[in-house]
Amino acid sequence: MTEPAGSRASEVDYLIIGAGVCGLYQLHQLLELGADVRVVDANSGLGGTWFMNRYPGCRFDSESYTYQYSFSPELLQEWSWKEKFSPQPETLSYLEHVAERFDLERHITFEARVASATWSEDEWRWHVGFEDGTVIRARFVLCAMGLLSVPTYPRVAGRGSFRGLETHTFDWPEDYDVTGKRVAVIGTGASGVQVITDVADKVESMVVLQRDANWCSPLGNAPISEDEMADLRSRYDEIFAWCRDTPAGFIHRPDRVLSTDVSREERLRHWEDLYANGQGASLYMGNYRDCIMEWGPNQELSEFVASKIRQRVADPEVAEMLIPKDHGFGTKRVAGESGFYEVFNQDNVELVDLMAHPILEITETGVRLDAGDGQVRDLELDVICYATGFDAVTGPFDRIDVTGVDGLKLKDHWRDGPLTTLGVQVSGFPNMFVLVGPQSGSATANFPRGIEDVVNWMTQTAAYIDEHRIGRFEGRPEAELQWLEHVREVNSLLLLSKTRSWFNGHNINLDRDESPRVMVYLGGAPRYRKILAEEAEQGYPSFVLS
Ligand code: N01
Repeated sequence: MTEPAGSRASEVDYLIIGAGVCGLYQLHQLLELGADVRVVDANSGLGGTWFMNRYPGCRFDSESYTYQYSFSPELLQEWSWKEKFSPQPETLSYLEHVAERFDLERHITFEARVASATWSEDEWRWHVGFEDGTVIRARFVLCAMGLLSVPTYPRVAGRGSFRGLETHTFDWPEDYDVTGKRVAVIGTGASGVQVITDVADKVESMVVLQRDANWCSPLGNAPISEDEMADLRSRYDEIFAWCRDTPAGFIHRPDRVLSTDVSREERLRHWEDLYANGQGASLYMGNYRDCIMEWGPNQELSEFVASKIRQRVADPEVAEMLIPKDHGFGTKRVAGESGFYEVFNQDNVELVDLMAHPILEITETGVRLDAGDGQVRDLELDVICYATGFDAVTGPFDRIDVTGVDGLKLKDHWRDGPLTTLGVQVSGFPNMFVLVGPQSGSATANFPRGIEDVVNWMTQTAAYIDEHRIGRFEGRPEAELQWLEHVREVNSLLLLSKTRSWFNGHNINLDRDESPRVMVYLGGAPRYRKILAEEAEQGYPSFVLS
């Protein structure tokens, strides 16, 4: 390999991989510390998820004013959100504004895809290799590659042979106009729900190809007026303090009251109120606590939401297809929707059950389905959109050939599932910190809130490294096993840990029988923050420092 040219300096103390929400904030914080730091990103611009996902309808389903950085009062005062749930272009503009305001971009190298990272025990340096053959030597590597940055596709014959637009939601071409097109969307997770709703009345026809149905709740989006924005600005301290206290870093907090503490009439009245008043997210994040912990209360809530789907979808058969049968409401990530169910009342939209009519192959002109009784059905299309999700959490790590101490490969270390020290490091891989990755509290929180906790800890740790002249920082193997045990234990309290979703590693290869993995930490942001703080206060007992 050759030494890099231009802005890609060959030596750096801190190399951050990823210029998304997390990488940008980490860059800012390390610069404030006076550290020698560089960010590399495979994309041609900053923003990570918000740079890549440009499919129609893409937007937050966290309230905009909670999905932003809280570190700068000036930044908070000068930015105006236009909608309660901001669309992708506005979010990307916000991140670009942050980068410009804090002069971050000159520390970022774009179009630099990391191919390998190899630890040198002699030098106590990482040799980070790029696809173009260049290498950067770094004392510390900080991984901020995102949780959902490696798209997955169905394993189906003929994929790639379609002559029209064949795209994943993740890399939907921004300027593609779907007006008057014949479209098929595969998948009805959060991305599918957004794209389906957005394009339904523009396209000539749309076939939604659904494997399992997914629960949705009303998003309650609305414009934010100047007056409302002024009010929000005056309350940011209160808003962020509230978010800090909630398990997932949202403004929604699980009720201390159990559903069984109140009468059925009261429960239903409460749910009706949440459903009708744009408080959909509160149905799963701010509801009676037992609804996400016990199947009985969860079933009653699921029946309530199912009744809403039946009211909104005209054809009872279609309504039944849209009601999940394999999991209860809120036991997988719930999608926020704005008119999703009404789409299926349109004449130009058809819902196909892939369990009954599997895809046989992708053809040059569309999708060939099993029509039953030995028959096939050919869908003639202009667009095939895979809304089929991601090789979540560990996928971005698997794409890099990571070699640690004594030639240990990260892939091998994680063969039976990820192992981490407190979700921030991996034993055998010194000086590599995981800011966004498996078993980290950042993975399941309102993202900016979650990553702030980890980045703040990392920045404090970098100051400690500097002050104590630490050259080598490595998680202890026994701490890794203890962390796994702890994560398993706290996760087991929530029904979220018992369903087949990316939270539990089930979409890794899109195999339906993939065994579950401990991918995320469900112990809540306040607890995770406290664990990290105690670790630092006690001089990092879970790590070996040299
Ligand atoms: O992906 P998913 P997503 N054949 O994995 C189906 C975040 N997000 O991109 O349920 C046919 O949830 C699969 O079916 P099944 C958010 O964290 C945030 O929608 O496995 N179908 C499912 O319907 C979210 O959780 C926002 O049976 C196949 C769908 O594809 C995460 O991204 C917006 C299939 C995949 O759903 C991922 O959401 C959007 C196959 N082989 C997304 N394989 C915000 O608002 C999979 N499917 C911030």
